[in-house]
Amino acid sequence: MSNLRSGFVTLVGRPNVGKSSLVNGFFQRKLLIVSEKPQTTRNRIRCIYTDNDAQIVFCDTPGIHEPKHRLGEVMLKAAIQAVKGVDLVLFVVDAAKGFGKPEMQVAQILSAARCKTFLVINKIDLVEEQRRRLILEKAGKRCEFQKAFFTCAITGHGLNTLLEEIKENLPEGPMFYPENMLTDRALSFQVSEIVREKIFLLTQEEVPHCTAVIVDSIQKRPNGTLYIPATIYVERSSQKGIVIGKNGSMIKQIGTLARAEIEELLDCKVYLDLHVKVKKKWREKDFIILNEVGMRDDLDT
Ligand SMILES: Nc1nc2c(ncn2[C@@H]2O[C@H](COP(=O)(O)OP(=O)(O)OP(=O)(O)O)[C@@H](O)[C@H]2O)c(=O)[nH]1
Ligand SMILES: [Mg+2]
Repeated sequence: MSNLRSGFVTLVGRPNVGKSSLVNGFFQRKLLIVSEKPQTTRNRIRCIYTDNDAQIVFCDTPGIHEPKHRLGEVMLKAAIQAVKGVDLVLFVVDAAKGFGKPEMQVAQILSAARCKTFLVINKIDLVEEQRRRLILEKAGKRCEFQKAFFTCAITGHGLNTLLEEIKENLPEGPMFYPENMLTDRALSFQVSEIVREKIFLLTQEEVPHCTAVIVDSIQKRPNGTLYIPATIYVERSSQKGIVIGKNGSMIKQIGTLARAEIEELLDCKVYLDLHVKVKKKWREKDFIILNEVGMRDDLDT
């Protein structure tokens, strides 16, 4: 135990490159929500990986993008904050998209924060070997990194090697969290994320991005089941119509998919009571943003 290694490792990159998928891959289980649509992650979320020789506190972040509203600004700020003072940054690049303008923006942020960086070229299953090498070459000219890795978060290819290298680059030190703790976020937040993921999966265009989910409470019933009322906020009444669907078909589908996953997470029968409310321009309003992204503390710093 004396030479346990421990430290903080932040994942950054443009939206949709597979940051959250990589964290899930390291844990070989789903801790973070993932979707094929960009800007899925809205928070800085810590996931704590503990084994016999190390404790790695992975910090997932929202994809770096040009903010178009207050929520976007808060997301960008969360990502920038999350690279400060950490032991290592994983700069994740999508092999299919390559090293473009958004990566230059990330590189600038990392250079300003003087981060020790590993370049992670993910989604290598989507491209030929030659393209991977070209991305690496281009990245090498445009930013500084200690090492580069090729990964596929879906199959787990390259993740063990990366995990071992991360450990070797962490200082010796104590555990920061209890060894059985997996995330620093409250259960109510995890539940709201699962609901949000189903909305990302089932709705299109601007609807998922205009949606926030707040779990109002988690109540234990006398029969041992859990009653979880939650509110889905949208920005317009037309979006409310879409989220509810014809004769309530959409909200039912969201609820069914979310409930199955929440029951697995909580290992308990759950009654998920979803309501949809319109809150005009909530993405400009701090109250909902702060509740939804659960980062009041971050904003104060
Ligand atoms: N083919 C392939 N798809 C991947 C890989 N890694 C992730 N994906 C897919 O890419 C999409 C985005 O993955 P996420 O993990 O949500 O990406 P992210 O970087 O966290 O995105 P934001 O939270 O929006 O910043 C999902 O559809 C994933 O299934 C990979 O290695 N190969
Ligand atoms: Mg994500």
